[in-house]
Amino acid sequence: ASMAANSQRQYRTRLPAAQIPTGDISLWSILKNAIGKELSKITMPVGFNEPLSFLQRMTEYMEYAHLLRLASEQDDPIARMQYVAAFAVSALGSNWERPGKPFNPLLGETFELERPEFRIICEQVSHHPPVSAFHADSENFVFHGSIHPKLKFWGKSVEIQPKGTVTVELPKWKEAYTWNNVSCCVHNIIVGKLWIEQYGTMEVVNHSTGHRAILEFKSASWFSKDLHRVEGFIVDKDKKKIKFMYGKWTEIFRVTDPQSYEDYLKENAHKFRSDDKKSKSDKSDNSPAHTPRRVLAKLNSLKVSPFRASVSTDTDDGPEEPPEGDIPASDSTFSIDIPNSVTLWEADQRPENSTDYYNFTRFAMALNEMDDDMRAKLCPTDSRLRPDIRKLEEGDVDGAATEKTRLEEKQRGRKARKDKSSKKEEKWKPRWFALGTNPHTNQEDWLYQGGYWDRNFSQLEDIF
Ligand code: CLR
Repeated sequence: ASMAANSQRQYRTRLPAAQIPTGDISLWSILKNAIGKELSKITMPVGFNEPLSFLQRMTEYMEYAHLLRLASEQDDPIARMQYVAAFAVSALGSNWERPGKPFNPLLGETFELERPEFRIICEQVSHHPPVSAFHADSENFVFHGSIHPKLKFWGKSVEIQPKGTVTVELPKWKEAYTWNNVSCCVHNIIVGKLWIEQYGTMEVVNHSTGHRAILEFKSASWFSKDLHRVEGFIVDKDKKKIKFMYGKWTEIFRVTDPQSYEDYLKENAHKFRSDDKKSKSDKSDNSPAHTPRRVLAKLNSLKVSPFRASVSTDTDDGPEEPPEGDIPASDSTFSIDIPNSVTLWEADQRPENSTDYYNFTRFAMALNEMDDDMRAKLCPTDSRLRPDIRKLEEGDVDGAATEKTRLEEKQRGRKARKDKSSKKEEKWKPRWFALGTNPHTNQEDWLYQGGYWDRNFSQLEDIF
């Protein structure tokens, strides 16, 4: 019944108050004291925050959940992979122009969201290091995982490596897909306009058939037409290329066959030659299909058994800084239209006035929305009940700062009491998740223990 009600609902498309500019406090004056710290140990003036908890921000993964339903509706495993890969890319779309820092979740904080296509429950399962776990389900799929964002400072930028694997299960096909997150980089933390880049190789693995989608998120430092560019192949268990996928994580994701891609490259060879001149790091790459080198390397390093969990082959060079420190301009038409392509995903247009509201997407605008019906049934640890976030969204920056300090002190008090207590049963443990082994990757993972949607919320701690 609640699902039907949901589908007719209109959600808000703006926040109660516009964002208040941070004035001239420099981000660097705060971050220089944060070098080497965990994300959860960094407290910034609320002005640098966006009025969402990291649990809510993580839920933005679900914005295009219909792609997982579409995946489950396909009879062909390659078509299913296309949609799962499109979902993995779409999940990053909302990070475009969003350099605001979400609030650190309190230990035991939860966030739930019910929408026609899915429902999700998130919990902050560890504070130091910060780990957030989530579990989403629907008739067609299960999607779960945990994220531990690790920070690295690289002079003018901060790199965030979201450690952790995510898993999609399609029960109808008895299939599980897993992938890793790519890195995210916030540029210009000392001077200039902040901007966000995502780069690295994402490998989506179908553990039942051995199909993989190996996608390269390119760094803008290669050359500016690569800004936001994502491309790669779906390969089968014998590494045969079956599909070419490409687009921009900010806008669009498409698929075509490898032959159309090769033909396109041949016909446009003149374009690539002139671009190669401009490129500093890709000069020698006129390999047959202009395949990104890191994708080629990945293909070559693939073990024959496709069933093993992927091991990260990260080199630790840090992000390459684009030449002028400015946001590189993007050539938005560059090879976005390869013949015989099908569009799998297009980003929803941001609502009008989004720039006044932390550049939120339509989906993000509604995450902290709470009406009376909801208030009545909500779990007492839900992010929507955090007074500091609520105050910031109402434009009360000072009130938000006061509340944030109060909540953090309350949390420290709770922790001190627990640490003193010798009784085992008084030690804190997550309510909805437990540490276990992900059966598909054999790696440690936080697994949902069930029960949240029964809405028995007795015996929860008062964390706000
Ligand atoms: C990116 C997509 C990943 C999950 C993920 C983890 C950490 C998030 C990151 C995403 C987006 C950027 C992020 C980051 C934590 C802090 C950072 C929200 C969603 C913001 C921009 C704040 C940076 C503040 C520094 C300058 C200290 O799959």
